[in-house]
Amino acid sequence: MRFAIVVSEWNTEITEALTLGAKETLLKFGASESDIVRRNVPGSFELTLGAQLMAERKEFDAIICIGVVIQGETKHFDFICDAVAKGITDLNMKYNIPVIFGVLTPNTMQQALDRAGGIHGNKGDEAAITAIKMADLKKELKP
Ligand code: DLZ
Repeated sequence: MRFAIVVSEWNTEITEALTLGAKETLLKFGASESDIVRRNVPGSFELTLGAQLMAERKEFDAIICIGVVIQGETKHFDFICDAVAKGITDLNMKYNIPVIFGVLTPNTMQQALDRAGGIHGNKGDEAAITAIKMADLKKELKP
């Protein structure tokens, strides 16, 4: 199977840890380096278009979107989270391939660290496992 990973450049300390977790999990379950294509986008808001550009290539079994949006004092958090969640949902339907929501939405940086290899594990691993499971399901149910 081939996987694309689209990574937001905001909060790179976290997004790099999540991406590493996702990549290591894909490799552990049998993907090779050449089966994984990674591209960056400036922020989580841009994950949707980044994933759409990947989907249009029609060469991936699943696309993993990685981002971290930290709650701030303004409504920016809500706008970005709503937009990316809706955007990714729509891509799943439009292209009929798994596009995985690997976006953390914590209140604090500590909560993000806890989920990027800290006490709550690495959500990048979970995103990769979800990608594999959904790509498998799609193959199994293929008409
Ligand atoms: C502008 C912005 C802010 C305030 N916070 C975040 C964040 O916590 N995480 C993230 O991934 N991106 C953030 N951005 C950038 C937006 O996602 C987007 O790149 C810009 O609004 C430009 O479209």
